[in-house]
Amino acid sequence: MVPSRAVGLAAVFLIAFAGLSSGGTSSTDTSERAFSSPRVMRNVSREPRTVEVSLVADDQKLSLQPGSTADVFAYNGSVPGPTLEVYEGDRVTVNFENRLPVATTVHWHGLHIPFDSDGSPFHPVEPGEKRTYSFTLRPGSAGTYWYHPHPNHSTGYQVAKGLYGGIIVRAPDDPLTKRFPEKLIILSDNRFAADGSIDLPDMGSHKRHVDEENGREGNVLFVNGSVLPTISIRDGDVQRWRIVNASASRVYRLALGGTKMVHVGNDGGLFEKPVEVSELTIANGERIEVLVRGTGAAGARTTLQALPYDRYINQTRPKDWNTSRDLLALVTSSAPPVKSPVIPTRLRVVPVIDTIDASVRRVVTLSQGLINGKPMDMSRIDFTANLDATEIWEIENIVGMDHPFHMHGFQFQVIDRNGVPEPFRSWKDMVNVPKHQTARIIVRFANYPGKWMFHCHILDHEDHGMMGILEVK
Ligand SMILES: [Cu+2]
Repeated sequence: MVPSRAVGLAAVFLIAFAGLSSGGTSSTDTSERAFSSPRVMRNVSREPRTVEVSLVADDQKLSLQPGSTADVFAYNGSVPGPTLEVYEGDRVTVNFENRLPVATTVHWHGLHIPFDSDGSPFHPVEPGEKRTYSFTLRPGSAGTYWYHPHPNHSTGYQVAKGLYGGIIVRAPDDPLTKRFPEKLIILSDNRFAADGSIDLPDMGSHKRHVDEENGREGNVLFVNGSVLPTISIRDGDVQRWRIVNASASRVYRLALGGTKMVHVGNDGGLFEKPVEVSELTIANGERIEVLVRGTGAAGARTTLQALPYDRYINQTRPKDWNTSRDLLALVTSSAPPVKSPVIPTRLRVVPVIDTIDASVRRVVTLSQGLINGKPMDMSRIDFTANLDATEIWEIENIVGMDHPFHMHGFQFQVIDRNGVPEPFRSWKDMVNVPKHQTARIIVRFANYPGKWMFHCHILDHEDHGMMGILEVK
């Protein structure tokens, strides 16, 4: 993450949103496509605090990009899949059916839930089979998450084919609800052949080798499945954007035309206090929440861009890596201005995991394709931890490209990155470890025994064994 500069809220108001109409305009102007959110999964339960939904993975022909159709995999017929929206305390049942020609799973990325509902490679769902995922969202778990397949060795393929969707867990006492209209923004990328099909190069080809080394990237960037959609905002209004990076390997260094944003949350939900930022880096698998204010006359336009970010190893760095890419346009509507809502100075309490409680320290060494020198083996337990133990993991990246590290089942806190203490506390299930750097995290293995994966979230790396197994018992 790019270090953020914390400032007082007064300064946020003076500085943060001053320039949407002046500094942040973009010359990019393609045919206007209105932003739309993915559908929400329909709750068929009539019981209070209970959510029951159905989710079907199927192969379909869909138009992912204008002018062509492709053979895709889709959840409930759409890419991205429908959003699971729930509240803390809800008991959730997902009735999943696999109508794909291949085995799959549904992994609820970031959720602190029982092992047998984690959707890891331990619980494949074969073609034609059904599986019920059941879990209860614990208090304090409100945040933005996502779901995707996690079958052994073919997660990258299935996500590239279209399987990913968002999850929003809400808190009944969320300090931002109602006054700050929300947008769920799922970022993804894909690559297409000349005939419009999804470009998945053959095994053994040079292109495939580059994908396996770099992590497959696409040249078409999507926001909720659309290319460069437009979000409309009233002058003065402040929107809450929940941003998910569902790309297989692309890291987005986000900037809003030079305009400040207010960073309010990470993977596992809100911070204690808002933080003003001018840019934010979101690695694949990560989520962020930001507040964005509309200012300026009707039609004032700014662009959310992905600025260049060099996560690559020299040999396979793409030629165009140093180019900024437009993601979405924010346009001031012609509706009358509104009085801006006050951003709370306190968002919630994020409990401290104290380092003096740590009973075990481990080193996790990331090299190209390996963790601690080994490829993953489903029959090997790499680490065994006691239920309820607090542990510090030092994750060191000894090679010349970034590896975003993900731990299943448990939210952790970052202690420091390359020796620099994390400026504020947040819940995370991902930490990007840049080339030749080290991050330390602290985690408590509470509530759920089981065999939990930890891995690089570059899906090609994960599929080729850059994964380990932690048994909590
Ligand atoms: Cu990696």
